[in-house]
Amino acid sequence: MSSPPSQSTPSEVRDSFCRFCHAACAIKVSVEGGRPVSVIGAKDNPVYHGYTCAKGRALPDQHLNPHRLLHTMKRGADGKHRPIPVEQAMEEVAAKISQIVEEHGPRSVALYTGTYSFPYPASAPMAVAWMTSLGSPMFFTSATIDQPGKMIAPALHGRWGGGPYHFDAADVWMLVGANPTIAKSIGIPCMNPAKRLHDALKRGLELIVIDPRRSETAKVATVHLQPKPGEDPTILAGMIRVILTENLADDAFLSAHTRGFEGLRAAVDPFRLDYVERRAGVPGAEVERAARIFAAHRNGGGNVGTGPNMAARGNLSEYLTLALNTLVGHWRREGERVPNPGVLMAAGRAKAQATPPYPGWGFGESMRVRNLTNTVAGLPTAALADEILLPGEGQVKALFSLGGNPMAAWPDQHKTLAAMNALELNVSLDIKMSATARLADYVIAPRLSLEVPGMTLATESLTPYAMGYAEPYAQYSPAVVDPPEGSDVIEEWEFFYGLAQRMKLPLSISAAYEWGPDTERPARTEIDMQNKPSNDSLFAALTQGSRISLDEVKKYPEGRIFEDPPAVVAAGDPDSNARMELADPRMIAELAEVAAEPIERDTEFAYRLVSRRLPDVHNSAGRDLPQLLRKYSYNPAFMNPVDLDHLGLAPGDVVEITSSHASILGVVEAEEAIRIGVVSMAHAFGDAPGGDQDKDVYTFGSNTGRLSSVDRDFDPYSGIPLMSAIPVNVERALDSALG
Ligand SMILES: Nc1nc2c(c(=O)[nH]1)N[C@H]1C(S)=C(S)[C@@H](COP(=O)(O)OP(=O)(O)OC[C@H]3O[C@@H](n4cnc5c(=O)[nH]c(N)nc54)[C@H](O)[C@@H]3O)O[C@H]1N2
Ligand SMILES: Nc1nc2c(c(=O)[nH]1)N[C@H]1C(S)=C(S)[C@@H](COP(=O)(O)OP(=O)(O)OC[C@H]3O[C@@H](n4cnc5c(=O)[nH]c(N)nc54)[C@H](O)[C@@H]3O)O[C@H]1N2
Ligand code: SF4
Ligand SMILES: [Mo]
Repeated sequence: MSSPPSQSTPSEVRDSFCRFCHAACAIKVSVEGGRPVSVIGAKDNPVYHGYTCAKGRALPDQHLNPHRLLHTMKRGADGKHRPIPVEQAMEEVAAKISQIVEEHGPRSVALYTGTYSFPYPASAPMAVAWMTSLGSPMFFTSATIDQPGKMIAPALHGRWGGGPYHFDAADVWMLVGANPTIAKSIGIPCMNPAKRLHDALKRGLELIVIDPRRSETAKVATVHLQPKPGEDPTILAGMIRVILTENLADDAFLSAHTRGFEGLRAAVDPFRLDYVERRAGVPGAEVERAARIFAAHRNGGGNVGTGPNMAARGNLSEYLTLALNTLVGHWRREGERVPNPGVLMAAGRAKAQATPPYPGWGFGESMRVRNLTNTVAGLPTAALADEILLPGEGQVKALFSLGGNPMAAWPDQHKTLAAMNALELNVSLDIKMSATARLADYVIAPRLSLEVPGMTLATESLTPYAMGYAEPYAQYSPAVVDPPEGSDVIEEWEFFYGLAQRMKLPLSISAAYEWGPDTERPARTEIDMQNKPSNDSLFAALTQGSRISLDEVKKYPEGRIFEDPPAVVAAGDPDSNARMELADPRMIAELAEVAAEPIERDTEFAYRLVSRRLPDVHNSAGRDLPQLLRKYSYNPAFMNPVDLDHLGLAPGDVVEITSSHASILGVVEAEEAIRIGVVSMAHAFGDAPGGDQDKDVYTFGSNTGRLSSVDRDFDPYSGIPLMSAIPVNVERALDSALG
């Protein structure tokens, strides 16, 4: 265990970084009497320059929240949860798992890691090490219900060893269904992205945004295409067609490093501007303008966010965006600077050379439903509820949710509820009695971020996705406070270590992240199963082979840019004839299916419900902090005022939103920025079906995941179902529906 922080003097200020989201903002925490009392941004930090958002400033409230779990809870025969010592919980869970594995085999044990495994470097690696030692391959993450196309499309297209250009120096940028200004996620380095965007526009960046909502990011765009939801493949294919017919492609790059050009040209032929305009509902001339701007600068990039990944054909939207980048040569060339060669990760060896396509699925463990297999994005989480419900060899009987909330976040909430109720053992590691925790047999109460050491390795690992550090920056933070007095909390990794000790299972972990195709995998580290390791020794194992040693990073508790002799993209191997693929047959076939579809589909549904993020919450986290509920405690159903008028509704009215699968209640709110015919609503709100708070839409909101069906309109590889651009009808709710 880490050594506890020394007793603090009144109002001591300590350096740390926020872990409420993946942006890892550098903060100064004021500590009084051992308790965190306030958080401000670290003004002198060279990357964050003092930025924080309301969530970061609410960290003290989160730590001291009276609803925070300070003891492990066990559900009794009466269904009520009562505190038990965590050591006893580990004894009981270890014994129960041993029994389940004996009866049903190791595949009957599944692990799901969600959002809050990310901030704790050792938590997921230790949980996976335990699963591996147990012999279970059933390890799922939220990645396959997020942006699975982001991993699958590069497998079909291949990668460029020189890496993508960086936002901060780019001349053109495109964001397809991403809103980094609010989400601090895909598309712009997540350290104060609004300021980065402002600075970039000031120096002349041309920004293209494709979004059915004039989002905070779209508002400042050079071109904003505001289409019908779910029409991204059509628009992107239309843009490719413009680039090809106007000969705007980078021919030299294409002939040296790609194949499939003619196949792609034929496939996009049906996507003429007049067709794109009629189908996607955006002016053809604007699509043409966007394509010309995108092709006009070599130093640029395009990224896809959750919107298109959750609408139909997310892999295709990601693939066509990769193809667009490749066509116009948006890749770093030999001799160009690599702004971040890695700090806590191994030094990147960027090389001006293609990596050919590689298998994106069809390996590893197979699901027993829908012909799904393991993928480069991980096992299909949308199939996990079926794996729990479907009897037979391999049926999942025990589930561990690590920093995740299946009841709030998985698609098809009715099926998720049935699955939770079918489990023999349901264990949740959570800081509160979440919708999932309330159904769990054991809820393990963990330490919170300021009570544990941390390092920015995970944020650094996002660098290739245009959201990690644009500079070689890193920070290590010791624990800055002790857990509240009288609490019995442990770190998530200690729980899995404790199970392994009791079950006599050896554990080993390896450095957590790869940088590029050439990075060597460091050796695994065996964990001492007699003497519990320290966080620092685990962090050292996870950063083996890093460019800068963890010890060096620790010397600068306020965070630092670790400059390097300028790293540049090396020359490609002259013997290499590796090529990126512009015409993967599966993607070309999907594009042909798109072209063959009638323009008007699902005509019995008048609206399309799209996903979005709200500023003051992070998925289902933050909703229990009064400090963060400044505007809404629920998730409004935002609609264009024209639609509200048409339906005879006023802001605050309750509606019933019905998909082909289920219906939910929603409180409407007017937002002019939303395209007519679209309902924009955040996810992970609401209670479980039939839960105490299920009908209390004005306080808790409602769960949009309920509208999705995992066995209809799903991606054949990742299994992600329609979670955005969902056809729905909207009508005033009857009083009886409000319960
Ligand atoms: N319909 C629809 N569904 C979606 C999405 C959508 O846009 N629309 N988005 C999808 C996406 S992108 C994602 S990533 C998933 C998210 O899926 P999940 O990660 O499963 O969902 P979260 O709500 O983020 O769950 C986080 C849980 O961690 C708990 N927690 C908070 N802090 C800590 C901590 O410090 N330690 C521990 N152990 N637990 C903590 C919270 O209380 C919460 O219960 O949801 C997906 N589901
Ligand atoms: N404040 C806050 N920040 C968050 C989160 C949060 O809950 N709150 N969640 C975090 C998580 S888990 C993730 S994965 C990231 C996600 O980060 P982003 O992907 O940037 O997520 P959003 O902000 O929802 O932006 C998605 C945009 O897609 C648009 N959209 C919806 N459907 C379509 C479509 O069919 N086509 C197109 N072109 N656009 C569409 C929506 O209108 C929305 O503006 O954010 C992270 N950051
Ligand atoms: S942007 Fe993310 S990391 Fe930064 S203060 Fe807000 S929640 Fe914390
Ligand atoms: Mo996500």
